[in-house]
Amino acid sequence: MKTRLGWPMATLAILTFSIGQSTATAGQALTSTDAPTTATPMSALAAPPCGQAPTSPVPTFFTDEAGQPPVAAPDSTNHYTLTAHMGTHSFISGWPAVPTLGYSTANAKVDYLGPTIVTKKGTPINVTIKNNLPAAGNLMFPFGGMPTTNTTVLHRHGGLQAAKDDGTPEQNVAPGGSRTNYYPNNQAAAPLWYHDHADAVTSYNVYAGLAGFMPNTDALESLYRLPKGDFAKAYVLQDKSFNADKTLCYTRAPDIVDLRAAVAVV
Ligand SMILES: [Cu+2]
Repeated sequence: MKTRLGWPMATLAILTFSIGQSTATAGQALTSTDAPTTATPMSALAAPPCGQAPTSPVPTFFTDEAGQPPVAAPDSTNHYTLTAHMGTHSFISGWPAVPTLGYSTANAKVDYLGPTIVTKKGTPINVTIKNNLPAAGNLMFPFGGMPTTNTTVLHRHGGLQAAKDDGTPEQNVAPGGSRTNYYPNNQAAAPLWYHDHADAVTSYNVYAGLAGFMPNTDALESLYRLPKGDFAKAYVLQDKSFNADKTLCYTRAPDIVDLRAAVAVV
């Protein structure tokens, strides 16, 4: 990825490192020694273009029950299609539905994030990523300076898969195109997830919603008496900033972690 480590913001570390950093793993907290010596001091940056705390509207927390993504159905035996597309989503009751990105499957249209694909050790699957984003050259969001290639890449995070199926940043799928990844699922149970990984645009594609769960199960998992059924939930935590009209704001600054957001969203 072209983004790099940059700012000691422990509260954002889980999210920002989950989105394509190669030198840190998800959940690690940054320390001041992680900041590159060439980073632009925060005080020297131009004023944020939109929505950054404290200017972002903040919702009343704990208003809505946290939702659950639907479980994806295969469109044929051991084959799923994830279609990436623009959609609209209201982040809290009373706020308008605003433009977002989502993945849909044969059984579920999802305008923000994506359906959960449950896999099983020893049962390989194929997942086709289909790009239904707007044609290249069309700006999806008014985020300053963003490329308008509108490409997408499907990457399974934490999965053991061949390089050609991994969803590396150069395995771009252009609007109107598709690509199929093979996942052997020859690994232990793990809470894997998938997300966009397109070169130069991963950060805001994921920010706008291109992420979902792909947990792998195995025969041993049930022996651990872990919560199941209604007691096993999938929660996505993302940080967001909003413009006054409640549309998503994405603050991008060179040489530091792309995002400094104001609101934690479940
Ligand atoms: Cu990842």
